[in-house]
Amino acid sequence: MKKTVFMLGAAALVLMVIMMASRPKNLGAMGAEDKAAEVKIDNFTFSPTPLTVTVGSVVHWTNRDDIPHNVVSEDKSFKSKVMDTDESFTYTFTKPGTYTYFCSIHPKMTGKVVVK
Ligand SMILES: [Cu+2]
Repeated sequence: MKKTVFMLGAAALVLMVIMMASRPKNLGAMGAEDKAAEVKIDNFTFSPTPLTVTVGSVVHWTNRDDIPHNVVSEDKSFKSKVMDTDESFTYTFTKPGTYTYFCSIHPKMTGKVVVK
């Protein structure tokens, strides 16, 4: 009986330690989430476009189309490799401005990121 109570107490203590240890990590992840944005590529379209983000934001482009695409900025500040389905490209915007980009395989596909 005594042993069971001890085991329960130890388990509760372990749980508390795990919860306390994981809390700051979750907060950090939430903070990073504020500076991240997603552009989906589907049906020969970038969305959302224009995408407005703040300086320091990380933008992920993910190809949800069943056709390969890439992302090339008009001012050559970024260029992805050709992405197959479900592959993604990440770029961090460190300077304010308006960045237009396109898919060099299908140049009619264009998008815009506005960095403030
Ligand atoms: Cu394309």
